[in-house]
Amino acid sequence: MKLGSVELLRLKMPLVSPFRTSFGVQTGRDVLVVVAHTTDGVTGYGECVALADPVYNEEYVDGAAQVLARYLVPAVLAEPDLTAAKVADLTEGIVGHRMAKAALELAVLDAQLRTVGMSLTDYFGGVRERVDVGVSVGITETVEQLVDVVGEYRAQGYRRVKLKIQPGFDIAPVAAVREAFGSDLALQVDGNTAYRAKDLALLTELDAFGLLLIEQPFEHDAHGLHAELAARCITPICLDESLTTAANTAAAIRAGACSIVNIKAGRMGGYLEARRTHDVATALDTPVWCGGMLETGLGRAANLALASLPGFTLPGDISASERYYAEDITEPFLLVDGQVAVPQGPGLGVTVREDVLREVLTSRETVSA
Ligand code: OSB
Ligand code: MG
Repeated sequence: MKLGSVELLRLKMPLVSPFRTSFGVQTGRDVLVVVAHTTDGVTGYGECVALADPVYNEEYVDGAAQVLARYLVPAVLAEPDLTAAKVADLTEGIVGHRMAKAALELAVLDAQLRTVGMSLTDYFGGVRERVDVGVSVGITETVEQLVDVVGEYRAQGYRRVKLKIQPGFDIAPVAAVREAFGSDLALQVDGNTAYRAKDLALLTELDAFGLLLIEQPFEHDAHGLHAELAARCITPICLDESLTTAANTAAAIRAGACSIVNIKAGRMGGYLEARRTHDVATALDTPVWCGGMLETGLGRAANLALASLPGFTLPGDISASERYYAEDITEPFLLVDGQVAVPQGPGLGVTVREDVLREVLTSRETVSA
């Protein structure tokens, strides 16, 4: 396979409701989509999950677009016998920029699989046609509002709820949600690196609420602190921001810094590294689940394929399309009985709705060989 050109699209996608985390509030996404055109006329899509600003990790969408146009896309355009498995090697000389690399690798993989008529789930070795999903609930103005929002999602059938927490919005909201919905509700929390060493004792108070896990309370390189909290808590510690490769995931597990792994392909430089991360975590008897970055239907389709692998034993942040967008750029994903179906068609298995795309498109840049 050879690419003739790659387009970089930018889309303005308003969220149905603002999403507040410890690092800020998102009211919409500035989405970068990589479109790979093969010389045989096949098209592949890859969504970049970088946020508008470098507040979740060091990447941001303008930077991702620039590194793609200037370095990453030219490196793969030059390859006469391109496969997705070669993208990491071809772009190895560029340090970091994992979300940008992941988007390019996914576009190449989609084109490769559409060429041979294979689905992403079959390529990965997926074992389920539907996956259990949860919902990530942002920080609200009041605890009453939070209980209302959780109640709505629960009524829709989500199999677990993740609450975003930050210092000053943690014990009381978790207690209120547990009180309102009882011990049946599968509940977990995500601190997005907002806590510091002085908060260790406070975080151990979360043990009172029977949570599935505590996600990334401390900074990304704070393995020692995560290990200390893990030793002092019954609740499992899960890492997100810290884990950027299969190798550092294995090291974090061995160091006792986490006993559950959040896998996000963007954060790990691509779906192939994400798959390897699943494999090493599973070999270390560590459950994994699929995180989310408020993806459109393109990234959501890929996440569902990934989550069809056997080690994904906890519900993912792969909610129905309507939880994020009034109109998605692909056919919408629906919540049925707390699950979402894994696409079975070639590649990502979804179709871009050109009419919706036209409405949200803000710019288009073409990089040619
Ligand atoms: O920490 O998991 C996170 C969204 C943006 C950045 C970081 C995170 C999130 C989410 C969203 O929690 C989950 C979803 O896509 O539903
Ligand atoms: Mg997280």
